[in-house]
Amino acid sequence: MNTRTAWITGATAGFGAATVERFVAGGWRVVASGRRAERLQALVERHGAGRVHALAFDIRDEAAMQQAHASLPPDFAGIDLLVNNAGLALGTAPAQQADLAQWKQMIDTNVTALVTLTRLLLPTLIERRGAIVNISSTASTYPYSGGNVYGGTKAFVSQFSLGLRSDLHGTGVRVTSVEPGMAQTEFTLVRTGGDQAASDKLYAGAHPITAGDIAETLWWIANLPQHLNINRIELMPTGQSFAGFQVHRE
Ligand code: NDP
Ligand code: 8X3
Repeated sequence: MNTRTAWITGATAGFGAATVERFVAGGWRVVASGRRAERLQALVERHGAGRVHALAFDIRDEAAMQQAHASLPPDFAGIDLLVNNAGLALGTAPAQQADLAQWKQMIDTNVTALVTLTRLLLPTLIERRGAIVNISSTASTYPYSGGNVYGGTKAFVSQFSLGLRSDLHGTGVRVTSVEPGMAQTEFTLVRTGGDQAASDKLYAGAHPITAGDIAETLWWIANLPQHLNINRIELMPTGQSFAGFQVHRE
């Protein structure tokens, strides 16, 4: 059997870490990237260097990305699946009070780095009739106060995914936008600058999506027959739904 290879970004926590486990358990090789080298090293030690290859770099650093890509050993260089998962939200302040540096970090990570890595891997993915799964969010469709630039970056991810589908027409490369709602990971810890109590409070009693739920969804998408493409998929916890428009009255 031909062992397939996935490059999973943001593999040090949350969705990415769970997805590494799922794909390794399913017999794939995994290129795992993220900034926290010690967490990546732990993956290699747990699964073996023949199964997981760690690439520790900041995804916003294009030169580091190119170097990491060029350093892939032959067994890991043929990428069949790119999971563009690395990303973050920073802050919940309304736009008029937001920190511009946080906005730029979200755009650099969620948008610029994602398109840069995609562009780098497209020749290989086309050659191998591979697949791209981009992690977007319900925030791409449903705005909420304080979601401003984060929602904007995810709207980009969803639309870019559809655009890729169009451009890759006839190549056999599949593209999916995965759009989860509230999920319990390190996401809120990061968003709040390390406020564990705020993170715990958000998820308490809500039965949020788990990282394992998303890993299982990605596994399903990646292992569908080659003729079938999931364009976009939106998931929410059963306990999360929609609220109405807000009205300001004088
Ligand atoms: P986590 O914070 O648990 O994981 C985020 C991952 O992204 C980490 O592995 C982190 O690695 C990586 N990352 C962030 N910035 C960089 C960077 N500059 N360079 C390299 N890697 C980076 O959050 P989630 O697992 O929840 O988030 C994964 C994706 O899912 C994100 O795109 C997020 O927007 C999206 N999402 C999350 C939802 C949620 O409610 N949790 C819902 C919908 C979408 P490291 O810090 O080691 O670099
Ligand atoms: C994460 C979901 O609702 O916090 O993308 O924006 S939300």
